[in-house]
Amino acid sequence: MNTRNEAQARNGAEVLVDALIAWDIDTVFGMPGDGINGLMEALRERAGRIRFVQVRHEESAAFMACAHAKWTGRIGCCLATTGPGGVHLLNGLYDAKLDQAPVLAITGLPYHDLADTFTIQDVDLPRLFADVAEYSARVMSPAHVDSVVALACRTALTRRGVAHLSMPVDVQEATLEDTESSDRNVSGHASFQPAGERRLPFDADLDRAAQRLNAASRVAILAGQGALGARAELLAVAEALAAPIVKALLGKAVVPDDHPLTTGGIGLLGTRPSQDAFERCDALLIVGSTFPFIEYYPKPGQAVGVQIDRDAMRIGLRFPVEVGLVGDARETLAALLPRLRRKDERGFLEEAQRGAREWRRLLHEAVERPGAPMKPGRIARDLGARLAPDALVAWDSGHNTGLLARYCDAQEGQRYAGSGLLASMGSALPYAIAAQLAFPDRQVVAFAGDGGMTMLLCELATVGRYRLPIKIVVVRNDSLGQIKWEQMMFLGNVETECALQPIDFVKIAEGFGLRGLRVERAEDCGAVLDDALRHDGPVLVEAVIDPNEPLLPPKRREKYARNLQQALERGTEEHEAIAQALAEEPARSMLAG
Ligand SMILES: Cc1ncc(C[n+]2csc(CCOP(=O)(O)OP(=O)(O)O)c2C)c(N)n1
Ligand SMILES: [Mg+2]
Repeated sequence: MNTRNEAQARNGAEVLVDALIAWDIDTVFGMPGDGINGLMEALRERAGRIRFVQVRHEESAAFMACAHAKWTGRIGCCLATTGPGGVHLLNGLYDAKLDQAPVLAITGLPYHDLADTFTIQDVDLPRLFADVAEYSARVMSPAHVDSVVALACRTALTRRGVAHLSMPVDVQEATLEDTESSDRNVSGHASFQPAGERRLPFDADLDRAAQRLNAASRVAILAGQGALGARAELLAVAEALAAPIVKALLGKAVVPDDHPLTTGGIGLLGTRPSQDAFERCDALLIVGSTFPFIEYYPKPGQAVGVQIDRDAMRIGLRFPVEVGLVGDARETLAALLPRLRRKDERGFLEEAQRGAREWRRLLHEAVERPGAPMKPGRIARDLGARLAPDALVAWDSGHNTGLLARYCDAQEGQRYAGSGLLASMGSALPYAIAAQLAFPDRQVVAFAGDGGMTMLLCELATVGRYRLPIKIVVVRNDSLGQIKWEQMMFLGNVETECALQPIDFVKIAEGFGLRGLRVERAEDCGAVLDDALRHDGPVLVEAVIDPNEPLLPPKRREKYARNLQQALERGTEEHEAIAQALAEEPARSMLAG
């Protein structure tokens, strides 16, 4: 901006995009529409300083904004037009809300003097977004922009969630000089300086926490996404306490899966040694996690609870804790460490380590069966063995998520992300696109089921448009596998409406201009993945897996086994093939026997 006059000549859309740039937002995911043409023009004029990424469905734009925030730690931004475009954003925005990712959503509104009159695409988006957004405002004039953008960005960052701004089409076009600002609105009254923060609990609480943990003899640690930046501190605390680290899915990359101080995941997609550790521990240290499945935690009263979370509201949310430490995981663990006595008695950890070794051997061997169809875990295991040391991996939602969680080993420099608490299908591809755009030189993999992949299949066009060398693995079982097994195992019902119309994903990939590969036989799996990972462009690998191996809990549950038996007897068509799968590992150990 050279002169005051030029600054004043800017229209509302230009003021808004300049404010985004000032807030260090470098990417906007979205789709044009007649409610945001002014904003699109302002973005076009500033293309060297801020990048617009065109998507095929606004839901993807919101997922990408959320994923951008998760991968980069910065604000993710998405843009959609009035009415339907804005409505489409919602699912991805809820993903951000639930996983606490800072996202700014921008939408258009009808002309300011036609809004709320049943005019075309007249949806009251600020009201619609009231639940998903921590902050949702209608931009009243160009003079209003700087203040609301600043507040939206502050809110997204400090409350770690969604902020929403909706701008009428005529406000996008009106210039600052056309519209008088009110006398009270002193220009430049807000500052844009981001401030660092370092949250630490009180010393007395750290002392109490250490005392409880020192007094316990079998400490288990639950680590989630809040622990992602605290690996060294977490390992040091685990080592001192002889405590196995149990990982919630969002914390998969906290420590490598083959590290001797972790037993892997927890929950329905977790491991038996993690479950054993939770069943036997007498103290639980929760670090940056609100893993939602309460039934997998130690029983209340069984273990003393200590919890570290940056958000006081979440202390004691899932498990009763005696000491809550409100602070950043890294700083808090570092402050806790010198207060801990290294435990001489290390039997609990050693037992967990034995369990983890056995578990990993069981899973590794169980997917060795040659021929077709492949055991479900095979594709994830063979993928994990081949990923680049710094790969970025996006998961989807379904049985496939559990396969990735269990069989694909996270390594030290890798990162894993996906829709966590919302657990939405369709998220892997947008997450992968956001990853590859932010990190063009890293290997990026999307791992999804056939149901989830079809939901936002259109984004294969986006992969092609931006020439993103993403590797996509589609786990094909022609079924909404997760739900099929839930219907049978949770309720004892015959599966209903979970079978999917078969799709040829290789042809689909080719139709979108990607390379398509199919793997059906276990002995080809490694070679096909090698081929895909070596290819310097985008590839989709369709992996045809055995649809009859059930979703497997980490340990046999009498109720699941009984229900499954009942479902088979009540007329499940594939009952013989399922019975056969139950007789083989890993189902024999985890469900049948
Ligand atoms: C948007 C959305 N709709 C529905 C669900 C419920 N759901 C969870 S897993 C699942 C099945 C997923 O099928 P697929 O993607 O083929 O994966 P699979 O379980 O077969 O590996 C469904 C329908 C969901 N999580 N998200
Ligand atoms: Mg499926």
